[in-house]
Amino acid sequence: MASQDLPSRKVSKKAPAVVPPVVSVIMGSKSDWETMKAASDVLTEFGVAHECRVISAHRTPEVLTGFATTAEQRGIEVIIAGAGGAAHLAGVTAAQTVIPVLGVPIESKALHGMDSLLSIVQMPGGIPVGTLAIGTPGAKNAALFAIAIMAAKRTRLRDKLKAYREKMKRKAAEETLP
Ligand code: RP5
Repeated sequence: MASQDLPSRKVSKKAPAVVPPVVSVIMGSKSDWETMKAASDVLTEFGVAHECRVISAHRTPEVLTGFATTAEQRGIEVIIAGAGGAAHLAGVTAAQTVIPVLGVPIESKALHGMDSLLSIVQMPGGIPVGTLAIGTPGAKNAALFAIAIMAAKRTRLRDKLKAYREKMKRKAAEETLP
């Protein structure tokens, strides 16, 4: 078909706009995804652009350094790091960026996440990691905490967070016992 025969209606060839992530959800292993998916789900529910990646402090230390040292220039505002066992991912990440890092202790088989919890929470003074609960509740709360941090300067996000709390309040108030 000659170009003059083309219909006058313009067909946009542009790919759909990709929103750059503002939150990074990282985890030490694919096996952590079962837990960390809860953080991603909450961020999706709130419409927060985020990325999820497996990065290990001990298996891929160079990748972690690359990630942590470039996160700021990529526009990342909060990092959520889930790891289990001798869980150094959150601390090593926090050591290499001033972006707030929230740690999620994964429930390990051997010690049920107590090892992960203590590894993440017991940061020596100077490099903070905000540590959440062990397992899925921690992953969920890490996302809500990230949202609360970002909501400080985003009115619509703050309103969504208030509506989320209201919904929880109504549900609890309407609870009936068998
Ligand atoms: C940590 O080791 C990960 O965060 C994971 O929780 C744990 C076990 O990893 P896999 O052996 O399941 O890969 O680095």
